[in-house]
Amino acid sequence: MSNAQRLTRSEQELESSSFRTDVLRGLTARRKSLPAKYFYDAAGSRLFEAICELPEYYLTRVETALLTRIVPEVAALIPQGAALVEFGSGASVKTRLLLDAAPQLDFYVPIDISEAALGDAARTLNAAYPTLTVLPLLGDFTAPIALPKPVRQRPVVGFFPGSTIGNFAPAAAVDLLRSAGTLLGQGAQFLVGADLVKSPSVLVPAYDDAQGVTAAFNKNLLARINRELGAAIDPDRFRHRAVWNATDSRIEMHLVSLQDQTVEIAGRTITFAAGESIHTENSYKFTVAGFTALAEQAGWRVQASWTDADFPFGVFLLAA
Ligand code: AVJ
Repeated sequence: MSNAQRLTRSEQELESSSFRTDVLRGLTARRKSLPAKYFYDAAGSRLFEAICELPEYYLTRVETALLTRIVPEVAALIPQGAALVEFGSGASVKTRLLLDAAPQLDFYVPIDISEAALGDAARTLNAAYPTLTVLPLLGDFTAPIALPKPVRQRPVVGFFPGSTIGNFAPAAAVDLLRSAGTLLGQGAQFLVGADLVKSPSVLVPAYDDAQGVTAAFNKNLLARINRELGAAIDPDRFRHRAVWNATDSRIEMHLVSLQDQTVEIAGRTITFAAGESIHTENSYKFTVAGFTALAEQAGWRVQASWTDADFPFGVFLLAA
């Protein structure tokens, strides 16, 4: 990734030490949990791309179909010479729908924590869109970051697809939408995809697929702890669990210990009782009214919104 903004050495050290700190904090709490953002190392980002192809994981297909239908309308609302800034860009697949429909975009700033995913995407897009300037930003979009200089004078459109906003509890989602507004700047627009509430008979299999790809994605967190913190956790001693929590309107993913066991992580001994779980992810599901209220609490107004009727999913164009 030659032209990407890189983390400095000390930022990298800070990042790996915060992984250790977050893992130890999460696993020594009374109710064990791990932050979902740590799913996305190189292996996890690849597993997530495989999840997007699963028959049960409707989100990617439905949002892609919806975006395909609406991009002409969205493009008509994007000013000349604008910069597109994507939060958690991954392989930048949906981005291409926007780039194709809105050739008036001069800049694309993908933000992602996976260096491999970001580098691949930047190379692919540079080759496919010769007049577009791609300025990748390696980092955590939940941490304070700044836009690259060349785009600061441009009209800015944020792009946050995939219902990644659903990984944040309501108060954190409001904080994130507000800090995204600060990053994007005065007069920005923000295109956000949010998965909507639907039957648990559709939701649960989407997070617990027959082929076990989501289970592998979840267990990769344990493998990552082994790789990066020199631990020796046996992922086979845990099982993947996905459950619909109707009270909080969210899918939860857990790793459930199959037996009493102890593991050593970074010099600490962590004990698990049989049946005890590590809560690894929340995926909130919204209503149009609920998402609108979150956006408004964060200082945005809904300029336009579109939904898919069969597998309810919403795309919201927010304006400052
Ligand atoms: C990328 C956060 C939107 O919550 O649906 C997929 C991640 N987790 N399968 C989601 C995920 C399990 C995904 N997001």
